[in-house]
Amino acid sequence: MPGKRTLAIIKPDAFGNGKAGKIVALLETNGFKIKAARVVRLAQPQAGAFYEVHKERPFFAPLTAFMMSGACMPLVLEKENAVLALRDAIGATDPEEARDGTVRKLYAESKERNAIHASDSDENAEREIRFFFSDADLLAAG
Ligand code: FUP
Repeated sequence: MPGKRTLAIIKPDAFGNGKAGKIVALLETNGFKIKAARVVRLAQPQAGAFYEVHKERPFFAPLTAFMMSGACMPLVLEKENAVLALRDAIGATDPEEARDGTVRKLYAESKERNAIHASDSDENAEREIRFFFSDADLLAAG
């Protein structure tokens, strides 16, 4: 059975440009409930660990540098079939390929600076939620 929660990160491009509120509003309009949220500035160990799956890719160094370049906002979001629903709401990695009305179509600057991260499986969602949030954080919103 698909899980009910997933992780999003409003990335430094969008957070730094004052788009966090608009993105949260769009996610809520899409039926997601916010279960936890923080504002963090990643350092190299965290950025590298978070994107470890991409460590052999040519874009790994610029990706981690970008994710450390300013504050970002991890969010735990709840909805039925959360992982797929959020992937649908954010759109394709490259905003030029993203469907109209998606977060990336509306707010991403480029494929590299693409406004938002979303977990790509239930297993990764749980790992990524634990990366940023404790049991106590997750209990707060019920
Ligand atoms: P997505 O799941 O849509 O975020 O995309 P990927 O997991 O394939 O990539 C993770 C992040 O790496 C993207 F959000 C942006 C960055 N990336 C690049 O900078 N260049 C690429 O060619 C592919 C991904």
